[in-house]
Amino acid sequence: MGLRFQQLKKLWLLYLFLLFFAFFMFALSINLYVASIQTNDQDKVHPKPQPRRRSLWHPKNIVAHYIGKGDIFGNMTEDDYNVNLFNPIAGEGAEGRPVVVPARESFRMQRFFRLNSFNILASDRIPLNRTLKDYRIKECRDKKYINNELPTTSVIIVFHNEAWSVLLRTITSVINRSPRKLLKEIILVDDASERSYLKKQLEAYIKVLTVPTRLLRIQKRGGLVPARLLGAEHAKGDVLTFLDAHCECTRGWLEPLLQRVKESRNSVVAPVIDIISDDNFSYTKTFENHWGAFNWQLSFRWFGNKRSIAPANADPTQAIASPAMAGGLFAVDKRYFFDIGAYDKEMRIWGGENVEMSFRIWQCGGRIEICPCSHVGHVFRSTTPYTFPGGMSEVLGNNLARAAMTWMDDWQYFILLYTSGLSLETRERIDVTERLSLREKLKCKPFSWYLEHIWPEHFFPAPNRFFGKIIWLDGETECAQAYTTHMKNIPGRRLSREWPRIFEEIDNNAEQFMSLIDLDRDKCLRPLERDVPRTSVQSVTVGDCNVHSKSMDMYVITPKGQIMTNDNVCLTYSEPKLGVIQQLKSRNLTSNVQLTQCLDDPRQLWSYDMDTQHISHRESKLCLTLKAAKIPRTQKVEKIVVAINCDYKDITQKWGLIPLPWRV
Ligand SMILES: *[C@@H]1O[C@H](CO)[C@@H](O)[C@H](O)[C@H]1NC(C)=O
Ligand SMILES: *[C@@H]1O[C@H](CO)[C@@H](O)[C@H](O)[C@H]1NC(C)=O
Ligand SMILES: *[C@@H]1O[C@H](CO)[C@@H](O)[C@H](O)[C@H]1NC(C)=O
Ligand SMILES: *[C@@H]1O[C@H](CO)[C@@H](O)[C@H](O)[C@H]1NC(C)=O
Ligand SMILES: [Mn+2]
Repeated sequence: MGLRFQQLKKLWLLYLFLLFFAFFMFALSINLYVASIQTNDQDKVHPKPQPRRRSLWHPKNIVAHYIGKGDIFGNMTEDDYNVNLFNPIAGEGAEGRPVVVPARESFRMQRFFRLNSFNILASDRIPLNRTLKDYRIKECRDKKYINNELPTTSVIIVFHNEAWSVLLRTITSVINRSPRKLLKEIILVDDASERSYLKKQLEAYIKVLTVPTRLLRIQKRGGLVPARLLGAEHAKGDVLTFLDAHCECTRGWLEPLLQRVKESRNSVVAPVIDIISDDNFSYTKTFENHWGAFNWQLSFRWFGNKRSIAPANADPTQAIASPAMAGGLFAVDKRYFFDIGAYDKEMRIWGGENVEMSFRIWQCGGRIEICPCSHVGHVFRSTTPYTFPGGMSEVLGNNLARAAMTWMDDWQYFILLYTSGLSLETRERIDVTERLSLREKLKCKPFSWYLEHIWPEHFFPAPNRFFGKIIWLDGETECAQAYTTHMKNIPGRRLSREWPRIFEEIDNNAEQFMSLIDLDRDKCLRPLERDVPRTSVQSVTVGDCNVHSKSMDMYVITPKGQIMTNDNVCLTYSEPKLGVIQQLKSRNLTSNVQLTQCLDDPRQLWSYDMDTQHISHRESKLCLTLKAAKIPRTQKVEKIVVAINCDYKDITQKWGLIPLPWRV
């Protein structure tokens, strides 16, 4: 009996198992089938948009982006923000190589781009301790530092809703690539993040790190300035080293910074900031000889051209002076940081604080330098993913106005007049009394000194320069006639074609000239295309005087004869392959006048003749006029400004200089 029962039970179990197995296989196949239908459907419902590729001219800018356009990707859900999908794959991104996200993830990759304004899926595949190359030049690699004699540092990292893998890779690279002896601590300052993984999970993570790491939290969003100040107040190291939360430090990054701060206590030293792609997280070295300044709207800008004040054949490991700092990454002596006024506490969220600090450091006796031996990578983004409580342009405008009103003397009016969102009335609602008394206390130098000595190649107006519009006197408008008559009646006009003499004449009659111009009818010199990137070579034309095409229809002329505009762009003569006469005969004139980066170059020197109202290129003696010509970039024929043989009878060669106010 017992035996038969046992056998029956076995059979029964076998039967059950088979039944279950069959069902399981069936379910699985159904599941797969449904899944395949769903992916197909998804492809139909959400046709994969072509990645919008921005092509920029400048090799130093970041090139490619996937920008999810609005609703194609649907709205982000709470889970999207809070999920942490860090899932490293050994060797991914090693040696700074780019990450290729598998095609099946392409939709999610584009959808999640806007969460951080970088490709989080690429970052989530890279281990926290990925290897990077040694990006230093040989002279730097050979340099020896005695760690026992260097000051210690606190590394301060402020973050707001930073992605887990990006933040932790920053921290890991600091720990793995800094001599333990020099790294006193890491201070993380959380500026009111909302992401759930930045709460308990982060606290647990930092407890086990081999370097003391503290996490300070700000409850209400304050921005970079209050967060960094909080970190600085808690720091125990001799030197404060500020980093953004999306960086990777490379081998030997720290020692040269600390060495320089030790040598020169008043130097605020930044590393060379290399580029981590926001698209595929590849690491690209930038040039060592970069320096920073800002444009007419006080936006920070990198420049790569050789500086006249930099000594030739200098030691390539030596720190280079820079008129301004990018602001994200730098080392500063802790006591000096507070002595010199730390930060302007009234600055909100982000922006402008780097410009304020740049003016303050230089004008009050310090230096801003870039150390060519220290390389740190930074994820450059094309848009900010952060919210700006109070409105981005209001916040930024307020911060910039504070910097200008505190440090720029007469030049503050230029900023207020020509930055959108600001005006002279802005002065009435902003109080910088406290910062002005700091300036007094520290006995700081005037802004004119800064321009003259720290940034002599600047493109701002100055008392010995012309600032205004260049109009085309085609002989028909009232302005053209009045201008010509005025110039003809200047005594001794034939005697001098020197710019200072011309500036004086214009300055003396500024009001009269300004009243002549009819902005709606006259034609002003301006770039041919409105939205070409600032760093590209642009053809020039004449057009509507009212349209400020990124301010590039206003010009500064220097006593040497450079015709400059915003963003370090200059009117440049480039010799065509064929002579102008030959070109005219064959009727194939090509553009030979462009707007390009200002350099110390005779191709950018021009003269003005008050008698004929000609603007001529000094070396070739050719005069500016307007002609149909072929544009090199597009190979199209359009009416543009070219330089041809001067002819005083040709009324298309006449130009007028109309000053604009920039001081009050
Ligand atoms: C996304 O959110 C906006 C407002 O926040 C709403 O108007 C829109 O309908 C939402 N779109 C989808 C697809 O849910
Ligand atoms: C990175 O860390 C992992 C463990 O987390 C380790 O196995 C690996 O060897 C490390 N890689 C490098 C290059 O140090
Ligand atoms: C990665 O990005 C960089 C810069 O954005 C680009 O130059 C490079 O071609 C990209 N690499 C790949 C494999 O997509
Ligand atoms: C000028 O253009 C014409 C046609 O557009 C062409 O045939 C000729 O070769 C060109 N001449 C020169 C000198 O480039
Ligand atoms: Mn940054």
